[in-house]
Amino acid sequence: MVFWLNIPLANAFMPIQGTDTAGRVDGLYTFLLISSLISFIILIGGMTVFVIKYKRKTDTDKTAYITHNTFLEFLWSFIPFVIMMVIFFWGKSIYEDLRTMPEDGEEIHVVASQWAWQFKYRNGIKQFSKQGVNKENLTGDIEKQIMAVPLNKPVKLIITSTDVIHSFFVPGFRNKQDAVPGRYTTLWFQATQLGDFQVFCTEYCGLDHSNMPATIRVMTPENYQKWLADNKPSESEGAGMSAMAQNGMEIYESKCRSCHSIDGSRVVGPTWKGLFGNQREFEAGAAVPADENYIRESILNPNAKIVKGYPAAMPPYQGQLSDEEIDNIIEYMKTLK
Ligand code: HEC
Ligand SMILES: [Cu+2]
Repeated sequence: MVFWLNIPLANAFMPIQGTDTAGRVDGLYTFLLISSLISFIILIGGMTVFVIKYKRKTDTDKTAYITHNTFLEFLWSFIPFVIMMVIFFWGKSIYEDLRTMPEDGEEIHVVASQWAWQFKYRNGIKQFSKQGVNKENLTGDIEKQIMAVPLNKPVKLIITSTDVIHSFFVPGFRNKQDAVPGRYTTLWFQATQLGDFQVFCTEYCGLDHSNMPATIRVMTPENYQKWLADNKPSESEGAGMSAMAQNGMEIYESKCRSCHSIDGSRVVGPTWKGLFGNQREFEAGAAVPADENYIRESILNPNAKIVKGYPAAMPPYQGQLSDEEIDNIIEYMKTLK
């Protein structure tokens, strides 16, 4: 069910529409605005008319004694009910669109901290929106601060935080997601307009909260590929593997290899081949898909969920691996199809 309503009214109040989803959100807002306006006119207008028309004019003036009117009472319950249900299903359809992550999206890691955003690309590029931390940098090298994304391609952000809760908000995309320490959250968008889009932090995160903006720059896919190639750190050449995965592989070789294979064979623990995205079953019964949060938990607190058929033999790596190293291990696992 796709609702589409896009009248210029919303555009007068809303930021530029950088995605199709933004158009859908504005459509719903316009509907809310217009239906509220009509209700307001009927209610306040009707009240004003009655107050004037039935004002007591003499001391003996009496209005008729009306007990109820079943038909009217039904209508003023049923019509709002129908309007509310329209809003509910309309909102639900947009929400589902916002929360259904693309399968083949361009993935970018976003790390929030007090008070800046870091954008990490698979090929090793690290961008840092340091305006907030260091005000002199506002006019500094903007090229090192932007998040570059391709036009008309789904982009998936994997978001986390190193300290407190922040929130990644792109008004032009009508899209917002909390950045939570110790956990990964996701957000996606598909930009349909070239240009720069402002990012704000919308979760009060301390002194410089208002001063942690960032910029998303939408480029044509060709310019984006060129940007990726031009900004790639020179040391990040690997065997067809991204810089993040490359680093993940090094950690695997030194810390995890003794118990995990990457070729499907069983060692002490389960193989990492085909692990990412696969449904996992546990000794305790329940099952979850192996997503970023599950892998993270399995590394930091392996005994939280014991994989079915395996001993609880893995040591916890809490405090021994940095968030960045865990991100890299996950990127490496994603390559082990
Ligand atoms: C001493 C052996 C040992 C070492 C070293 C070890 N693991 Fe494990 N690991 C296990 C065992 C056994 C399991 C299965 C039981 C469980 O779920 O805890 C496991 C499970 C896992 C799982 C969940 C796998 C699944 O199939 O769902 C992940 C992810 C994982 N380990 C990651 C790592 C990482 C990353 C390292 C290196 C930093 C590492 N392990 C080092 C023994 C080990
Ligand atoms: Cu913040």
